[in-house]
This record gives sequence, structure tokens and C-alpha cells, in this order.
Amino acid sequence: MFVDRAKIIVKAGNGGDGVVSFFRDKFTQKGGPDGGDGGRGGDIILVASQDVNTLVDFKFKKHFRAGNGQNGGKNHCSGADGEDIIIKVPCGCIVKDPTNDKIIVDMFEVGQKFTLLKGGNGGKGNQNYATARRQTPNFAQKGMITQEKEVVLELKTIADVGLVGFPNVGKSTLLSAISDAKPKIANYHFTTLAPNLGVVKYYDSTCVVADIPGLIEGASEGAGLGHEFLRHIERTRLIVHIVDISGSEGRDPWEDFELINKELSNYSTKLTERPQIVALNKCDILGDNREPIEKFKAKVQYPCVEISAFTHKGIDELLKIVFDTLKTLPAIEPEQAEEYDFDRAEDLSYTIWRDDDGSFVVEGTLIDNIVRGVNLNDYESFSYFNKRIKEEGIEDALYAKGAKIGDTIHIGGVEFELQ
Ligand SMILES: Nc1nc2c(ncn2[C@@H]2O[C@H](COP(=O)(O)OP(=O)(O)OP(=O)(O)O)[C@@H](O)[C@H]2O)c(=O)[nH]1
Ligand SMILES: [Mg+2]
Repeated sequence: MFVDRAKIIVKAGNGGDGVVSFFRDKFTQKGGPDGGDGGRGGDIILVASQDVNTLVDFKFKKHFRAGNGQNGGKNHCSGADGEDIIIKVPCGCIVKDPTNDKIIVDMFEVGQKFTLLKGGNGGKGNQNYATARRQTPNFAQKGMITQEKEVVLELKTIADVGLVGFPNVGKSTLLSAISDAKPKIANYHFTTLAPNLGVVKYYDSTCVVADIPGLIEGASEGAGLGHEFLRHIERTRLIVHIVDISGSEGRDPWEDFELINKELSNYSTKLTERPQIVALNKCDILGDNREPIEKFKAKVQYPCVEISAFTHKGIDELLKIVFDTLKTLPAIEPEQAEEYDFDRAEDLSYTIWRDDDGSFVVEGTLIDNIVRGVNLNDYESFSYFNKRIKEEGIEDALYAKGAKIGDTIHIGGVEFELQ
């Protein structure tokens, strides 16, 4: 089973809570505050790895949760940080936010690392809140609670060369002849069900070649293995179009060639502009009969090489043209992620709405995080809360929404009058 699209659910670890505690021992009745800080929650980290080349693992394991930070302790003890989770994805895996289809990151290069979600900060223990005027701070900050999120992983193969053509024309046979890859080869259609990658060496150069599953008429509308696989041609620099010039299956090689080109252009005009080299395969079957080759060559507008993937005839000439052409082509660029901070996008949001009874309700992840940080029964803690509401511009936003002094406000389960 080839899987090139998957949805996973990820959650960074919560921050541990800070602690309220006061130093005590035989000689000290009323010591200073010594409540330690909570530990940081673990991150969710993506790594592009060569060890994986499909997203099939994510069909079975969809949930990834990093460890929570531990709460602080007495005696200034900080809680331990939560454990990070590292998720290995194949190179060429594009990560998207399903809520708006924005690209979060393109995991393009081997070894590329990306922190998808940051663990929540640990809360501060009361050791942090002692001041000259406030010597017994009776409150501590709670750890930050992180949100669970969904992301879509989409694999878009990255290769220098894409082998394209009808089923059974010998794409996989060619890949096995020129690289160390060992794709399945058989005399029936759709033997190849997933792109195979092979590294091809030519003197001191190398390139990556992708054997794409066979295309048929209507592929751009989803026929056969459909556009799922056309997608994998998009990130190649050069197309090697393989034609069965022997017509061993009774089709006309030129019609095959035109039909595949039509499917490529129906899928995307970008593919029409992609340079092509045509490999006329299965020449061995033709023997001395050169007629089909000459007929084809008279019409074709691309460089054309006669080969037999079976006997290896013409392979060296094909590789020479491929490597010479690649030298003239620009490198493949990663897909541009927009300026988009997936992790923060939600954490700093809040909305204000008016309830039926005329009171104002303020809700959102920002509010949750502020409220968690304070002990609302404690006067000093409540003033700190008020300060944050002002600093974050929530008070101004309330006035902008028409709230007046004396109106009832609900923020994170707390009810108070606007003053
Ligand atoms: N005589 C001859 N047979 C070949 C040649 N190349 C491939 N074949 C045969 O053609 C059949 C199909 O080869 P594959 O390499 O599996 O074809 P494919 O294009 O990868 O096919 P799909 O994966 O189904 O799209 C196999 O039986 C091969 O042995 C060739 O140059 N000469
Ligand atoms: Mg094949």
C-alpha cells in the first residue's frame, strides 16, 4: 500500500505548574517563598529522513503527544521538562494546516528539522513573586496548557528525473538498469504502484531518478492510478518519456506519446514546460526493422534516444544526454511556506461577544493561558491578572466593542465589573 497523504494529530506537552511553598525548618518558622517552577512541556519535532519513503506508518499511528512538564517542588526545585517527540517523515513531505490549507513547512532536505509545536512553558513558582512589599506571595503560575492540533502530511517526491510513460513500457526495467534500485518488474500493467527512487551515477555525477507508476488516458481526471501520481512528477527537473517503440502491445507508439503529453498538460501547464527526453525502448524486439523508429523521429520535437532497457543498448547515450541536460537546469526549490506561524496562530487569539443578559464574554486560548497563570482568590494575583488584561489590549478591545464602566465581564470563568 502506497500512502502519500495522511492526517495526524499532534500535541506538545503542557507546562508543569509552579508551586506555592515557604521555607520551613527547625530554626525557621516563617521562611521565604521557595516554590519551584514547573518544567517545560516537550516539543513536537519533525525530521526529514531517508529511511522512510511513504507515509504508510501514519495510517496506523496518528496520535503524537509529547511529554508534559512536571510540577515544581518545594525548596526551589524545578519540575523536569517533558520529553520531545521526534516524528520522521520522508523528504518531500509537505505539512499543511487543514483548517486553511496553508503550508506550514516543506520538509525538503535530508536531515531538515522543524519544531511543529513548542511545549508549554512551565509556570513560575512563588519563589519568583517575592518583592519588598509582598513577602509572602500566596500564588504561583500554572503551566501553559497546549492545544491538540491536526496537520496534513502530503508527500511530493523530489527527484531530478521522472520516468514517465504508459504502463508496461519498461520504466522500472530502465530504473533497475541505471541505478541500484530494485523495483518490481513484470509483464502486466500497473506493476509499479508507488514512485521508486534510484540514485544514478555517471562518472563523477549523480542524480535521483523516480520511476512513476504508469499513466493512461484520463489520468489527469483520476483514471488508472490517476493524478495521485502526476503530483509526483511536479517536483522533477526533467522528464524522461519512455515509449514502447516496438508496439509490443499493439498500440501506436506516437499515439501513446501524444496521449501522455496531453495528460501532463491537462494536469498542469508547468509539466508542459518541463524539458523532456524521449527514450524509445524495446528496440531489441524490432531487430533490423527501423521503420517505427524513423517514423517517430521524423515527428518528435524533443531529443530522442533508441534504447533497450533489457539489453542495455543505448543506455550510456541516454545517461549522457540526461546528465548534460540536468547541468543546464535550475535546482528544484522547496515549496514556499507563507509567513505563517502555525504554532502561535491560535495561542494568541481571543474573541469578545455579548451574551443575552448584556454581559461581555471574552474567550480564547490567550485568555485560557492568562487565567491559568493566576490564583483569582488572591488579591495580589488578581491585580496581576488585571495588569495582563490591560497589557494584552483586552481592556481596550472591550471598550471598542461598546463595553462601559460597570458592565459585567466574563473572562475565563471569572465574573467582574469593568472599572
Ligand atoms: N524485450 C524487451 N522487454 C522489455 C524491455 N524493457 C522492459 N521489458 C519488459 O516489459 C515488461 C514491463 O516492464 P516494466 O519495467 O515492469 O514496465 P513499467 O513501465 O515499469 O510498467 P508499470 O509499472 O506497470 O507501469 C517486463 O516484462 C519487462 O521485462 C526491453 O527493452 N526489451
Ligand atoms: Mg513499473
